[in-house]
Amino acid sequence: MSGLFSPLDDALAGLGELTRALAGRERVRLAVTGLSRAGKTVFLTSLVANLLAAGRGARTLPALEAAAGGRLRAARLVPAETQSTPRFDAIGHLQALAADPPRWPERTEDLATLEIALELDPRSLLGQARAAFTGPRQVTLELLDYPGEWLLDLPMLGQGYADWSRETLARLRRGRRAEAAGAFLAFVDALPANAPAEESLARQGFSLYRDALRTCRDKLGFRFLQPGRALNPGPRGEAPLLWFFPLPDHHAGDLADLMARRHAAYLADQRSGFFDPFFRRFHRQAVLVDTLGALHAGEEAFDDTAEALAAVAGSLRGGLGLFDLLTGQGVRRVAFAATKADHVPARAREALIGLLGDLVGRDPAGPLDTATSVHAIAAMRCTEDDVATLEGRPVAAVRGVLLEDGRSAKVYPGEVPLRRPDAGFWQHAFFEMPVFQPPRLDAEGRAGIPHLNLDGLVAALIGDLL
Ligand SMILES: Nc1nc2c(ncn2[C@@H]2O[C@H](COP(=O)(O)OP(=O)(O)OP(=O)(O)O)[C@@H](O)[C@H]2O)c(=O)[nH]1
Ligand SMILES: [Mg+2]
Repeated sequence: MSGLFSPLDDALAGLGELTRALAGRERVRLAVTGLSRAGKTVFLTSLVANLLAAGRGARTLPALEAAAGGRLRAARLVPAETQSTPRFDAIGHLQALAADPPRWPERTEDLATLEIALELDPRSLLGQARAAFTGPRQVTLELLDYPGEWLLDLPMLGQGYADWSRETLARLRRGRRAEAAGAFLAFVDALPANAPAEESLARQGFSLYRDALRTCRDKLGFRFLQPGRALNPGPRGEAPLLWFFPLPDHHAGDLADLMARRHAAYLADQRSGFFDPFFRRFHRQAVLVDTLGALHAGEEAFDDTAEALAAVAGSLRGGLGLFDLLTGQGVRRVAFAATKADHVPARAREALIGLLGDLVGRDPAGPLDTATSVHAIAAMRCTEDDVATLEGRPVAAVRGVLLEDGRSAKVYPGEVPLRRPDAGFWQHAFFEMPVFQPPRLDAEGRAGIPHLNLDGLVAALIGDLL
């Protein structure tokens, strides 16, 4: 990924940050990273609702308030001014969650940004003196929401068409994917190596490839699926640069040339429209992982999630300028979080932290100055802990209202392994993961959103800046 961003741009952006820091007006880019359905939109909605409520004096995020030493005075959404990027509609999402019946957010189909300004009492005597001139210290959090599928385009940026094709086809020929991709694989295997660049051929191949990706995502729970816009085209809809698919190595005709050109054009487009402006630099990063969902989806899907995570993490390294270090924001922190932890009772949440730590620990490289922490969270707590009976014995369970029929149910989810499960686990494993209904909320969000350890995660990420 080095060379993706120009050093001059970095320096200019950094200079702006330094000036703002001296004036007590810091900006912090908090990247919320996660594969599709990881829980990004719910996380951002809950974070905003709980910060706004905390700014009004509600005790919604105690660990963050403790980290801020009680200095948080107010929180407000920064008005959108004239920017052309869509605004993240936190209030709209909150109202949908608070509706009767409550509604979870739809799949995110475009990127959206949001800024929330936190007003704080000064930390030091110098800060107090400065506050007399410039007003209270203000830390602005910049947040971004986007379709999770697009994240897998990031590792594609460092690859040419031939390498991408080889890896993608090898993956598609493995295990349950091979079934899902049967029609597509039969199509490419029957193509002559010098196939002509006919649009009908390109469209047919793309459409079969996309069907395979959809089945892998929706029926099998896989995540390592590329390119992202084949699954989630975004507001610009389908464009010809999307109509490419992987071809075997020995292909050398006009169709292969066309595929390679479209692959390059697609990546240039994603880079200029998404990665450059929005993934440029971040100071703090939350990586959300639906670890329980991956367990529920079974062995192959679980390994696939782990591979996808490793590929994304590998691409995200680097990218801070000197000025970030001068302003103190360069102390990068990464917090990994297993989401939807309200699906399991307390003790299993501890195991979940171990499991996620083991998953991400498999990628030992990373910048030396990165402080890394691992958490289990529920951005929106939908259950209470309870006790169920299994074969005559009491077992820890959770109770919540099921989304499908509005019934209150006690669920014994199954055991969460402490580590990446071995073959034996999958033979006996069952892991229940029903969709729960969000708890009743007031639409004004005065009391925030009930959560599990959202405050611990946010304190670990930005507590030092407050
Ligand atoms: N019980 C529970 N369910 C959650 C929680 N967070 C997310 N979910 C569930 O997970 C689903 C996906 O969450 P989203 O926040 O929409 O996921 P996303 O990462 O934005 O997904 P994309 O927009 O597709 O990339 C929700 O519809 C809920 O069913 C949580 O804290 N608790
Ligand atoms: Mg979303």
